[in-house]
Amino acid sequence: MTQSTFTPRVFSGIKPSGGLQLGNYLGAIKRWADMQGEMETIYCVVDLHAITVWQDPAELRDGTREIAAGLLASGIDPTKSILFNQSQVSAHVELCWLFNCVARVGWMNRMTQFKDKAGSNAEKVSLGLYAYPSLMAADILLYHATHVPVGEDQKQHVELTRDIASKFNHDFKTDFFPLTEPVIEGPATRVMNLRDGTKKMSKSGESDMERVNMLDDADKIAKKFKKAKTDPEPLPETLDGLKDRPEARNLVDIYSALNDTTPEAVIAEYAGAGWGTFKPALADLAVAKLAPISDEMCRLMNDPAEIDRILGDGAYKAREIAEPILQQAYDIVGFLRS
Ligand code: AQP
Repeated sequence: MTQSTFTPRVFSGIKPSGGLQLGNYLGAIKRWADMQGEMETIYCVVDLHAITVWQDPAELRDGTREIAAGLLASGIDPTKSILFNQSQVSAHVELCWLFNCVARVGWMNRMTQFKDKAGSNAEKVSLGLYAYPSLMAADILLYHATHVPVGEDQKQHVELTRDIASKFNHDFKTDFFPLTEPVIEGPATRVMNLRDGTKKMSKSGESDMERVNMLDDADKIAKKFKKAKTDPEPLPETLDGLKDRPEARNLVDIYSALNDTTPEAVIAEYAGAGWGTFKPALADLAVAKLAPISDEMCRLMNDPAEIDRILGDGAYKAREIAEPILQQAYDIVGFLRS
């Protein structure tokens, strides 16, 4: 198979490591929904990745359903996309082992997300957190995915996936795995923490005030934007005026992503406005866009059996694609099966 003959196929995943936050939605999920119909789409709640840090078992199960509900409520349609949770398709772990033997320790040492998450505690974190990018490569390549829509923070991991595919192809003199493209698009590919514009917004960030959760009510959203860190200056006349103003730039980017417009258009509309004008407008917009999603999430979460059914059905379809690819990879590597 040559690189040009891979069928265009999208894969992306999200960890059930806490409730969905606005960065997940604007940086990834919103784009996932838009890509349905453009090509074959496979979306996964990556519970195997979630346990790289401690997860309470009951909370992990509920959290997996909550993330699935969030994806469905955001427009992921199980008749158009395959939607499942990762641990129901064991081939992810099997291909990951092959990739653990292809990837080099030096490559893992360069992963900035590991350094950020492990901090000064690197000796004590799980081996899984260190090997996480190898499992992510397996998630993607198990489906021969050609495109991976992600936020900016995952770019390095998709590049590593390409390195693993290239080394596998080179070592075994084959073109078996595609060189997957990251798809990082839109004004909110890196939504920042509301209290510190140099850090990204995260599900598991320490303070709830630093993020907007998809299930926050209107009062909470308004309060969080009101208390969001900014600077004393009003909004500038041009986008250049936001250089070196990370918190201000973040709020403008969030506004433009929610409103499906560009940061330039937001500046054109709000040039000279103070935060007393812009923050309430941003809060109103966020509530208008997020309330229908959170209402639908709550409705879906009242029927966990239906969510489980959708994920089980998706896992069945995912296995149908994954198993033949895993078996071919085993053949290439030289595993004997009787
Ligand atoms: N702040 C963000 N801005 C834009 N995109 C983001 N994503 C996450 N945060 C932002 C994108 O969301 C997708 C799913 O991410 P994930 O759950 O697999 O892992 P993550 O990137 O580590 O997300 P969190 O919220 O920060 O989780 P925790 O706190 O548990 O580590 C990815 O495409 C990601 O780029």
